[in-house]
Amino acid sequence: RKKCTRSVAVIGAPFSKGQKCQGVEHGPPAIRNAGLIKRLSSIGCNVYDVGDLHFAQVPNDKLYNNTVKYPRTVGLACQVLADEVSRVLEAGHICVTLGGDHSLALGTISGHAHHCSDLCVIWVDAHADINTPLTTSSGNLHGQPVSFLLRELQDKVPLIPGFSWIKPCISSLDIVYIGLRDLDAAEQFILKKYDITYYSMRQIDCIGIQKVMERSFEQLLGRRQRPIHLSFDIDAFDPSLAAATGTPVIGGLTYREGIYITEEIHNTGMLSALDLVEVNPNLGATSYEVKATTNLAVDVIASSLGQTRECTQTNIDELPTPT
Ligand code: 5AB
Ligand code: MN
Ligand code: MN
Ligand code: MN
Repeated sequence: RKKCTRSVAVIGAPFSKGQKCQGVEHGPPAIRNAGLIKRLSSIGCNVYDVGDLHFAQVPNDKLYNNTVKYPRTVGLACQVLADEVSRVLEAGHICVTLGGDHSLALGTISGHAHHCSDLCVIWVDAHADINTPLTTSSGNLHGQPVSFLLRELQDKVPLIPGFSWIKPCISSLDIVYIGLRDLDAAEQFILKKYDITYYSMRQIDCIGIQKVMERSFEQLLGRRQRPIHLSFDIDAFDPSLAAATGTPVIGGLTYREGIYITEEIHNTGMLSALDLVEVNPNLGATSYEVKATTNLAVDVIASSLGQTRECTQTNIDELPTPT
């Protein structure tokens, strides 16, 4: 088994105000209870468990523009998370953040960019999460984080309360999406207008996941090696594999496609930070479904950090010799 050569910090981010389903704040303990820390140790990672952050709810957090929900609470939580992410990266760890809903990627990517401005992003999701506060129809901030991060989009993004600390830190060529299959009209318009690369499920069907990864790395790493931020929404997987999530969409990644993505990212040697988000243990129909979803989350994280499908035990150097 390939060893995880660097130390890994794990941050629990039990945050749920970026969407409306109760329970996504229980993601971190559910993923821990599925054996994450032990698994990472068993593949040779040095694990530094930061524990769960505490997020305050800002009182009187009124809707922005009659639509956007909990802007101050989300903004503050992401600011706290950003500080923690840059702190552990500064200390030399790879940073794993357990969500929580996907609005927290605003915090993790901002914190990552604070530590190294040269990062690129691989966003694995059924959704593009690139609505602006003016295009969102749900008002949920977990459907909007990328809009605040993209430099080219800023003349379309209003300043909303709680977000003044955020600096857009990536350009449209610095991000690729994988697994998309449920875009809002405005999101599709943005992806096309700003020339953002996305490999939808249809594209994966056409060219296969191997070519998708090859082309992604050619775009992101072809000219120079740079740190990768992997933002992995568990709803990228087919709901038959990941039922315990708030916004499931039929027709998603197979287990093998999802794990191939993370294995290839590990093989670049450039993974610097990873978010595993949108696991909601309150939402599976049965405890079996919840267990399947949390086990899948552990596999995604472990294979991003060096777990392989070839051999699940620690390497040996010698065969026993008969005497
Ligand atoms: B997730 C939707 N586009 O804006 C919106 O799960 C869904 O983090 C967003 O990818 C899904 O509310 C957010 C309809
Ligand atoms: Mn998402
Ligand atoms: Mn999603
Ligand atoms: Mn979701």
